[in-house]
Amino acid sequence: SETLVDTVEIARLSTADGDFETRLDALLAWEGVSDAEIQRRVHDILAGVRARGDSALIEYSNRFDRLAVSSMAELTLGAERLEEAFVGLPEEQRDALSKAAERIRSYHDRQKPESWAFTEADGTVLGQQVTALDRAGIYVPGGKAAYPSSVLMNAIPAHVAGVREIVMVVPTPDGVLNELVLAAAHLAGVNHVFTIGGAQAVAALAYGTETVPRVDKIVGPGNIYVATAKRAVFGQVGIDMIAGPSEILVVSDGGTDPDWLAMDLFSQAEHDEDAQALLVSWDASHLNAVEASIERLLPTLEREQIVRQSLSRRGALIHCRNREEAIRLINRIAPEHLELSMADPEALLPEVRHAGAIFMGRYTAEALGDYCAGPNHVLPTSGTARFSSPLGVYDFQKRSSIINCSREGASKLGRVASILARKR
Ligand code: HSO
Ligand code: ZN
Repeated sequence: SETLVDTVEIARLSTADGDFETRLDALLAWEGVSDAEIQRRVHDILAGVRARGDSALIEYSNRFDRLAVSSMAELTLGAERLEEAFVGLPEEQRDALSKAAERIRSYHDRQKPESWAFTEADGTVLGQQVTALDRAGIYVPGGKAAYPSSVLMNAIPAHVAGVREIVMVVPTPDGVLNELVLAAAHLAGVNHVFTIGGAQAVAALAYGTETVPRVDKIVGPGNIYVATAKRAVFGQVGIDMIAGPSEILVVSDGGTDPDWLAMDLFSQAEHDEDAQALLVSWDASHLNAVEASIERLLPTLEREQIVRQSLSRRGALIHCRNREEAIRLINRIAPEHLELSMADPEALLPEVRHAGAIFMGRYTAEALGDYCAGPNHVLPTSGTARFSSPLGVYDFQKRSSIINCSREGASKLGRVASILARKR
């Protein structure tokens, strides 16, 4: 339906321009809210699943995913089916997926927070006990947005955290199953999979049905219906975040091959038309060189159309005066992905206060982190790195505070408490 474009109008901005701030604001603006009509439809679906359970799930799945099932058994995959998918993969894919899973697991193993306690002079013990959620629900988008790596990134931290039961939902539009997604679920320790999606899947996880167990937290990305449903059930269950389109901010000192930078911008732009790819440099001729690389390499891309549209809509090459200005821009934008493509990224690192993931130096392409480096690729988008962090083990755990008073401690604290209780 979209008309094909063979141009790219990537914006050029300079911090020296009088209208720089206004243009930057416009570039970064992103409204993730859904309209009243979508909200109404989502609420109907949530109410339907809440009232009618499995039968509503079957009905919605048939309607929205064009299926013809009559029982939940047809929408359920057990652990054996997941293992079968893994074993059935070509060796090369099986090895790559295993390698990625191993690296992601070992990174997240180090993230495990410890319970702690300390003893006061009178023998009173105070502490904090860390426990995992009983059940986590992982939403995996279907169709073209199905990323096996996202299954690993969402499920492995839950598994490492000690979650007892990991339930995954993934829609199968027209009945199409993605074997790599199932294989990833096997590697990541998912216990069962339901082939349902959309707001109905979120409802099933939040309220539970005869077949789908109710979970304590729902994580994972989805379309506008899924995001709207997650927002609506929040409170009843925990959720991870409402993610906006993926973004990258590359800061270059001018010494990196312009073709590499063009490719790194493409790697984010190719996600979808609303994705954002920004390049900042204090070297103006370098920005020109990257622009030329972009023009030259674009026709070689498989997802050329999406990249052209994303770069034209939301991309920019930004010239700044010096490193200090670049740092100010980084912290102002609070990017999901930040590449410090320069000789001495360590010098800049301590100045970076807001970024989801930081890719250091000329060789650390974001794509390596997206698939297999180890850290999580579920990151805060749209400037929310100001107040939030990558998905991690801590998102599947909670803390209980522990107070254990000694006889002496209780009488001392009792005096303090009684004064506070009476004096209002
Ligand atoms: N860049 C995406 C993750 C991803 N890319 C998965 C490819 N596959 C959000 O961080
Ligand atoms: Zn990516």
